[in-house]
Amino acid sequence: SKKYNMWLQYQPITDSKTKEQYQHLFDHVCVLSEGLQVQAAKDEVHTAVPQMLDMDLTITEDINNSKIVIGNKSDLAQLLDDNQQSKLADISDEGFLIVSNEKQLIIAGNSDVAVLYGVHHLLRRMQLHEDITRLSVVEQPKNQFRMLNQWDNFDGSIERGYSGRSIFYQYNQFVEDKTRIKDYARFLSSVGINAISINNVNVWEEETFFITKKYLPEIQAIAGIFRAYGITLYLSINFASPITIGDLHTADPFEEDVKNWWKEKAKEIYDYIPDFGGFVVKADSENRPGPFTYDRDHADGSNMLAEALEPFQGKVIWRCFVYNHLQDWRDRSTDRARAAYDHFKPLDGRFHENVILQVKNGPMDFQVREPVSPLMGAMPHTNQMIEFQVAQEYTGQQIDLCYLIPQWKEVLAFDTYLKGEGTSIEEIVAGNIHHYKYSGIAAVSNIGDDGNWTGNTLAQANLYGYGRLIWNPSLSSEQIAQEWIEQTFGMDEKVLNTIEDMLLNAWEIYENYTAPLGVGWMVTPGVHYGPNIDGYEYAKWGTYHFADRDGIGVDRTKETGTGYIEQYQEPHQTIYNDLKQVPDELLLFFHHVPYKYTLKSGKTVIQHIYDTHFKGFEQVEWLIDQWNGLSKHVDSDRFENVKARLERQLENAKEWRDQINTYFYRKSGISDQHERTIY
Ligand code: BDP
Repeated sequence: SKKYNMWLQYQPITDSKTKEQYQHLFDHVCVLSEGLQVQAAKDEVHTAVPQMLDMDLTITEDINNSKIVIGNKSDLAQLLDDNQQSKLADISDEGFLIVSNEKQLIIAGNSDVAVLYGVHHLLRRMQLHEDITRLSVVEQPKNQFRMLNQWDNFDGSIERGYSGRSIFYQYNQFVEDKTRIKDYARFLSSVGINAISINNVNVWEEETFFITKKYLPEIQAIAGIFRAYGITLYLSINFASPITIGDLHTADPFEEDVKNWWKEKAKEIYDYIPDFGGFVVKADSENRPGPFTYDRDHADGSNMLAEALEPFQGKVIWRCFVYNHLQDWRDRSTDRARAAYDHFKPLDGRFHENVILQVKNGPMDFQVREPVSPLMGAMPHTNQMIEFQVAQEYTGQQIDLCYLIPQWKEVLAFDTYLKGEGTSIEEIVAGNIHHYKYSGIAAVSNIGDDGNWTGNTLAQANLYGYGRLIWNPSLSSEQIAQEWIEQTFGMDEKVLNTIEDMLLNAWEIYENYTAPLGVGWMVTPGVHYGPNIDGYEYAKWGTYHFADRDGIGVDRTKETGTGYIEQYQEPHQTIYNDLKQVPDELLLFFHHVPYKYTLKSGKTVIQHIYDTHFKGFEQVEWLIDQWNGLSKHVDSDRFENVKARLERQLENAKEWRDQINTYFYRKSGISDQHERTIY
């Protein structure tokens, strides 16, 4: 169905000129090469082309009589001239070339999976009704690791999942029918994802046994499905496994028994899955075990696992989401924002070559607005990758609309100045600044077994956009939105313009009615949806907004605050430290100010809070109006899905508006200049 097929709709092409052009080319198609992913490419052509062009398709190996030739470059050598050969030689294994000469259109990949990427590139252009007769495309991904993390639990639930249950597990069993896993792999490969971890970073009881004979045959089968689409499988592991699974009394990384246990374990896993990616590890974080128990640090812990995986080229993806979640709100000397940098920066240079540190994009936890993590790029001798969250945990839980590509683009564009001007996050994660052996981007997935995969159909745009953006970070948010809309909903211009407008404004709208000016965390504890201004404020998890009768915000300055600002390079230290220079949208992340403090926008903080909250609610009404205008342009299934969610979003925005405005009105005693009703 339409909702299920996400952006791979392959709708019949109705425009006759375009259709004729494509039909002419697809009259004779030749696919050379037998590789696994070339097979997947061939299957995709078989699925897509007959649907789009309303024709039977024959794929042969007859190069000479085919108008389209597809294959691994090793099999296409005689078709490519020197110039084309050298273009391919200049790009990575995952790169491909699409060229047209008078006779043929050629898709040549540097590897089997590159062929698959090339085919998806062509199919995308066809879904966008582009002219494909004179193509000259050279493409390679900018990032080496393009990963998704599933937070799926074995019982079938998904941590921070907003789209139904797991497509991998049900009631502590692997799903029997693996169709959805295969389709998921297809979707992911169509946007270039090349790695996946399939279980929650919080590895509880039974999941610990995934790396044992009990479950490895099942994992092996899933790895096989992903392999066919060029996606390497990883598992999250429990650092205490030697105790839980083995019969050791310790998981101390310095104990010979423990080291040997992991070495044996690695061998066993690779017997089943020779191209197993490696481990994702959440250690010493939110009650998960780790090296701290044994007075070892995170280099000690990860290196021990790295040594076990080294003989098999396996990697350890070690998460830096490490902070003390048992703080006392009266103790202002600890600052959660500082934690990742304080823990990891001193360890630079001590990690094995096959360890990659995974750093969340901000110093806290995927809030609607955070500064960029100062840890990212700050360890020149340690592989790093950045972590985004496609799942909308703190950004509306796929009920509220929040198109996240603009947020990620801001993060990637951030110039860290770590090696002077021009040291952007984009170049750091691409491995161009510190010459990491491994680097890239990972993100928490947003899918489940809902019919449309993502709960809110429009949240498909975040999954699509994530893949496209990390393949090519120079794509604009607009371009990604347009591509996604046209492939998903067809070429109707009204649909295009309306949804594009909705998506591009969605992040700002969500920010407007939720926590203001970068302060974050005014969500319902645990659930993380809906307002609860003091919900976390006096809890053990940290202190976040420090609102009192006089003002609000967290002082992270050098002189009077937590000193977090010192984790940045200049000029950021000066900019963030200086009230006159700090950007408005991050003011309360860095400073505690009086309610009547005047922003660069000319408004006071309190008036800004009132105005944005009234506005945010009205903007959701606008979203609803926009969407309603499409009732005759979008199939009713998808139309109703989004409509229902927008209505819930309006309720949510109202709650946020009323609670935030009321709270700050009562705290400050300052009235709204426009005398609107504040409850
Ligand atoms: C937080 C989530 C929590 C995750 C944690 C993590 O609330 O469920 O386990 O991040 O990233 O955002 O480990």
